Amino acid sequence: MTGTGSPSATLAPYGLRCDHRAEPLGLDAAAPLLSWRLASGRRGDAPAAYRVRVRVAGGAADGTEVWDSGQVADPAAVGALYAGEPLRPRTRYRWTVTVTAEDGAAGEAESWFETGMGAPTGWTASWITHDRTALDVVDAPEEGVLAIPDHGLEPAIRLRRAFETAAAPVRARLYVTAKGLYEVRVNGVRAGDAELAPGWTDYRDRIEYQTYDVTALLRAGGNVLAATIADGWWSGFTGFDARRSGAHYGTFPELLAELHLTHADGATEVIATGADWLTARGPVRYADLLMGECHDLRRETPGWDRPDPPAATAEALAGWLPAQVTGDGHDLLIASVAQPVRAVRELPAVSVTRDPDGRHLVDFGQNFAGRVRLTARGLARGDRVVIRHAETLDDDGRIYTANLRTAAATDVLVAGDAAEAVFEPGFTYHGFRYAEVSGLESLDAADVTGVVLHSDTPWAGAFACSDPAVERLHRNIEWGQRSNFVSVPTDCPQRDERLGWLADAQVFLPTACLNADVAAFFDGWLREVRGAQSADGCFTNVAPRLAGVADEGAPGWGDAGVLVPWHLYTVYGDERVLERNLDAMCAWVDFVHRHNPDLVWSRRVGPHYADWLALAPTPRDVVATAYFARSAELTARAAEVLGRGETARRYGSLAEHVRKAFGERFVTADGRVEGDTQTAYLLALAFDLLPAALVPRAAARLAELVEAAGPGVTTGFLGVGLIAPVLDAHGRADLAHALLRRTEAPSWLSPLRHGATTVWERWDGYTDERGFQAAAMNSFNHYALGSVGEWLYQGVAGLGQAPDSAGYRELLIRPRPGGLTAASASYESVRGTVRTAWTREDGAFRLQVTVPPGASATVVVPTPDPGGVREGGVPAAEAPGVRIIAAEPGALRCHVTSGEYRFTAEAH
Ligand code: RAM
Repeated sequence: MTGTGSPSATLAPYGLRCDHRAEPLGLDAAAPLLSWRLASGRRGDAPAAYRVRVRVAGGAADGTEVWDSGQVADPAAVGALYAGEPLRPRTRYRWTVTVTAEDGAAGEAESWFETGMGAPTGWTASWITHDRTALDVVDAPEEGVLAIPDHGLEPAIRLRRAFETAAAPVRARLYVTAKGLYEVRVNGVRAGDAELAPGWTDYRDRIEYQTYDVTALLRAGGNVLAATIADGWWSGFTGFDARRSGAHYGTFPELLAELHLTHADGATEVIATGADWLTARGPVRYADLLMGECHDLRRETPGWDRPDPPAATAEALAGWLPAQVTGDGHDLLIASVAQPVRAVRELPAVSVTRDPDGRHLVDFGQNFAGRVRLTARGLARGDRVVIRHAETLDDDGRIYTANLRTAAATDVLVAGDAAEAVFEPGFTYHGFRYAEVSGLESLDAADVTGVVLHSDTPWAGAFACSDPAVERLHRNIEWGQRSNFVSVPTDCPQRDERLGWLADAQVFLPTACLNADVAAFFDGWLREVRGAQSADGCFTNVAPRLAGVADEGAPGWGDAGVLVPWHLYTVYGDERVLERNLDAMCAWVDFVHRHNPDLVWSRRVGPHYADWLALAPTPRDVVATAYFARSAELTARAAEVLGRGETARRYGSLAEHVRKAFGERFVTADGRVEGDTQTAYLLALAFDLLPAALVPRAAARLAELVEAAGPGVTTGFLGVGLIAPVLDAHGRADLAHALLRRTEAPSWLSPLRHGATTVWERWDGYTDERGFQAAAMNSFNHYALGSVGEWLYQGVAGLGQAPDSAGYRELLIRPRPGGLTAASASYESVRGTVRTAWTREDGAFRLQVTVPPGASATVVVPTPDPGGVREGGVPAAEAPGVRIIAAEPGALRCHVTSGEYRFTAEAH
């Protein structure tokens, strides 16, 4: 990929994406979206037209053009849907985009994508596994091994296939997946860097495969393709009912892989999983996402994954069994659509101390999802090193694990003959800040590293401000996202739950989208949401769907199936997310409607979680009916975007009727909403459920309730993301700031007093008065309450999108300084970089704004003297690219084209 986001003399495309991923390898879409962002150093620079050309890269057809879009006059475009010759499987394509500015100057950038296996019929590999009945023959337990509590889990399986190839291939691609988790190695070197692959889907319906370029790992002569497979979500402990082994998906892991070699003369070879593979139980005695992982180095066979193993290993390999073929079905295989989970960064230990019992206590200084890599020294054969993980310490300074419930989150190393060993589990992850290490005489901080795992969604946002506590809150929100976007959006990373709860995801989505580019990530997850929908239209509470969790979607939970696609559309401007989801959205609204013909949603409410974990409960029917109206409304809008007028009218009119029913049933003539809670007003105002005349009264009552609470917040999950934006929208940004900066519980900042480095599940997860909340439900790493993050960007820093805009075409830059003296944000939008930065100093308010080419912005400069606002040193009215809209009380409102602007004004 060429190009950068830095300003250039002319319009420069950069950040090229194919279906929202940079240079994806193994893509199965027939018509992917080829998109780009724009940068320019010239104010007012705007694209007028683009041209996309796609050519085959490599192989006999190298250079053949398969698509030329021609010159397309579309100043709004940020991408083009591929519409050329049918894409061939396993083929790399190079593509260029040329963007021509209004003045004729053109900029060009290049990228590539590569297709995967294509139709399931292209596969020849069989699913294979280990013959479990052979345990006693090849795997007699060594003394002491079985004394390790294994939670009833079985060892991970190693699989191996040796093969010869006459010459080193010019191209080698590995297409691989597992029922369970896999790690594949080619001649002893790991293929790719995906963790916890193939990721979590409802394996009964879909199994994703990944593609790796392994060309550099193969050679002429003998080669070995080797893999380890473990239980993972497929057959391990998954969810919160402590069940495994067939309770959810399968009972034992299986592997499926094809290695495609292409030689210089064009000849191809395929090495596929089948009966000619050999298998054994390996040194990973068990590996489970919730329980942890145990490596017994006494069972290690060094070189098992290479063509030339040492004699002892060769002898052991001779006892391996032929793989058991379990089937050859390929129908469920699909290419993965999102960035994989990766080890994205490493955290050094901040300290290593001793707990009151003398165990080593490692503090990584940050709560996160991942695992420990540890160098153990001074080992004797059979020694055990045990690592336990916890988010926090108890009052005595020991790790606090009660809130993990049944998740053992314990990793074990059993020493072999070597006195020193590096231990890093590969098939588990934990949510933790602290690690307790026992079984080692000494432990240096340099010997332990925290390895951070999450879905590798490219980071897109940054926020800073003059209050370090608010900045820390922002970082905690980011860490909540990092810790919980692990293949699917989970509620928490530590206890026996880690489920794709729908409401958590929908309330946090606006914040998530500002922090990172989550387009591909949510595209994958929405497939699970749709897949879990019942035949009669009911969305679930969690996706992937999991037996044992109440299926029927609760209000605000099931509605995520509507709210998430809509929000993704507004952020990324990609209509396909609406196309893919519209039928499911309609079916959900129909489901609710069918069971509630009186338009008050009181029946078929699933487990009705209402405004979950609220301090002031909002009546259930109020919450439900508000969401019913919202889902009907957004379904109508989605249909309208797609040009489905009849559908838009139908759901638009339903929304209108539900709003009316809401008003009749729950709203008094003077604007009181039943329940009279913050969330009751937040839903009514945010979802536009009130007649215009009552809006100011409802907003005033909301403000009263906020003030009466401290000012403080009493909402649960469904109200929390709305409170700051709604107060702000109704002229009470001052109250939003008061909530934001409050430090006593309940508040966003109070956890900081207890050293929080992530957002907590509950407002009172730990308080001075009571200590820990009930251990049965007290996660310290839940992102839902972090939904205020959206307002940090949009309110505090003022970086936002205009209400009816999609894909950041029209921005709204409206900073709300409150009592702060500075704030800034940047965001890598689908159109290019958006930036705001303001300071208030010596009576002057200075605002810097960057608007990407192809976008324009309404800028609201807060000042008591709107007439005195200057831009670039001249009166704003005379500045190029600036058009004054209105001098408002306390602000100047103007419109700007793309480019960088520097406003100065008198400060409030
Ligand atoms: C909790 C989860 C999740 C929430 C549900 C209703 O157990 O942590 O956050 O959505 O319950």
